[in-house]
Amino acid sequence: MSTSESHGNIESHLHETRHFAPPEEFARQANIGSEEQYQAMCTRAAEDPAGFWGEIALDNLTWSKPFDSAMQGDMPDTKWFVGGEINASVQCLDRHLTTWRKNKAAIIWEGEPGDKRVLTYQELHRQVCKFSNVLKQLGVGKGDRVTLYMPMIPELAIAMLACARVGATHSIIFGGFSADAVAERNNDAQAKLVITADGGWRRGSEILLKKAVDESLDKSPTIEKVVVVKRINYPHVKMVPDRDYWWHDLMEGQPGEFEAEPVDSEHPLFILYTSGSTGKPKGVQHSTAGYMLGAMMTTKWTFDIKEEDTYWCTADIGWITGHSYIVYGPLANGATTLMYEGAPNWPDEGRFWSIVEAYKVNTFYTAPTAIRAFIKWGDQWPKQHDLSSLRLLGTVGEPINPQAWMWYHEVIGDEKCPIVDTWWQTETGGHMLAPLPGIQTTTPGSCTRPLPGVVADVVDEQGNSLGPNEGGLLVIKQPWPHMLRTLWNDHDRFLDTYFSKLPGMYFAGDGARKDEDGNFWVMGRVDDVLNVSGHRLSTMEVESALVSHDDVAEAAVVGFPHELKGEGICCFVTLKGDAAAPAALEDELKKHVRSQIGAIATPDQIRFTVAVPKTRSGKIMRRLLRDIAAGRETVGDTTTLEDYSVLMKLRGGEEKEG
Ligand code: 6R9
Repeated sequence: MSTSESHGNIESHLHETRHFAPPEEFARQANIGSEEQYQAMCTRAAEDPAGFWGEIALDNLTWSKPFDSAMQGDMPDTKWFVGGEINASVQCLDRHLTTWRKNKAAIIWEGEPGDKRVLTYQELHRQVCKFSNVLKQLGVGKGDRVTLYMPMIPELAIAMLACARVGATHSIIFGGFSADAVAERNNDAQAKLVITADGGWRRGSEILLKKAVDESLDKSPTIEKVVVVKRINYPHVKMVPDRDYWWHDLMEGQPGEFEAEPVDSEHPLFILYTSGSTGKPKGVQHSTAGYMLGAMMTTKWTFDIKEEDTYWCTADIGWITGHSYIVYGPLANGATTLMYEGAPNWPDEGRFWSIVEAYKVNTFYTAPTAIRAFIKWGDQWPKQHDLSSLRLLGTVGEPINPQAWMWYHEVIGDEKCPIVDTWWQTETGGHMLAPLPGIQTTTPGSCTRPLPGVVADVVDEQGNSLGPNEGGLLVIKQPWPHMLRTLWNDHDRFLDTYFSKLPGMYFAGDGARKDEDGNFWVMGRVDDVLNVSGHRLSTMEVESALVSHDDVAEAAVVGFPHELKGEGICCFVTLKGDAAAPAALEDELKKHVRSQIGAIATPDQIRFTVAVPKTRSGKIMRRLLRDIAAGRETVGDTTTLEDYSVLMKLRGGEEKEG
């Protein structure tokens, strides 16, 4: 994030007026059921954060040793639940075993080829204990780091919880990353062990993970051993004696009990690398107690989680969303979490909906990028399935265009499911701004209000609060238990990235505005803001205007150098279906944006494309499009790009990946 540029106020021109109150039936049964209760929680948290969170921590976490003080120190170096000892795997497993949940499904898993597994809490506990014994045998314990580079299979969750159980810190690397990315993260974390698989399935092809690990090991001097899960029966796995071990061999005969190692509240549960636009990836470090509390409470509040729910978050566990909302949050609540290995369009574009129907999924949590893909693929896919089990829908990852929100509401939610648009980050550990689905009237495109205990605001460059509908910088003004503690081995970068711009506040890097009702509208990364003739416009608003046109599936908007305006507006547009763009559409879209937002936002260029470049977690990479729009060479890191061929197609030529 560049701190040198000026990020003045951002203008907002797009106003959404559709409102949706929670259905009465939903409101009646909600975990947080009244506005008064929400207000009381917010007031208490603002006046006495230590008291507010301390009570919740005593009520909801199982402590090996109770903490002496709930909170110590101010932002940025706040410590939570000081003196306490706890183990994250106990929160997710052991404490459910003494209740009727012992034989409840903890994880319902489906592989891409259609294989299925259900792990009850008892069975998951047994597997985690067995693997904890394996870790101990391999010499891994408190103070060690372990790299997990695995497909979306139950062994990934087992490995995470076993690391937590023995007190080791896990660092999960998304299975789509290259050998070099693995080596870079191994080295930064000084990891000792890698857990991987022979491979995983993606759209019917095999992704060879162990092969990539082998390549990474030449450059990863700290790695001593590798554990390999057999997932795809790949016949040519190279196993190096005394270094590489099969998971199933190691697990054989291990005892199904392992006494969890209590760790200090602030002990690093995990590191998760997140890439900035420049420089090496940042190792976001999360604590044990504070993180677990955040993951647990936000799951309870935002997803209104219930015992009998089948809850499905479609993210990959390699991202923070999977950490908090496939594994730690749902399991800490004793919920049933569904885990799916593969792609949404394999063997066909109805795969997700057939899973919803088969398992009677109640809560479904996905990303705007996926929703835009569903729209592009057509309503016929969801319409072929019975989706009536759904009671709540969620979205995360990017601002959601109101058009996509409405489609989600109508076609997937049958107009009866509240939608929770959850704004948060790898760094925040859990949801920060999100509707409480039982009380909050929602508006398409707004992530509504701060959750209890979150003090958020929109401020100008000097840190002054802005008035209604004035766009500015999104900040958090009070520490929260699940915030990142540091960047691994780089506390200076931590201070510089999040706390130097506005002293005493956490700067998220996003632009936002608050409307007259106090609802937040996230306008995208401040680094992406357009500056047209001195007007600072949000990319999200221009994109939403484009997407509101019937023919448009997705749009990515960037600025490019313009002699008169400073910056011109260049729009990359993909259309619904496969038809080529009619000649008149370019002009029509320009007029459409003009009528939706105003003359200032009239696009200078519309470029039709088959796809826009995205990160592997589905976020549009406007940085690369800026280079293309300006006719520049691509500079900076492209290793997080999901599909490199998209960039090549946009450029109309060859380019070396890297
Ligand atoms: C959880 C996750 C964080 C960035 C964040 C923002 C964008 C996420 C959003 C959203 C608008 C939402 N973002 N959720 N923007 N509305 N509901 O995505 O973490 O990968 O670290 O990304 O994603 O720009 O700053 P992470």
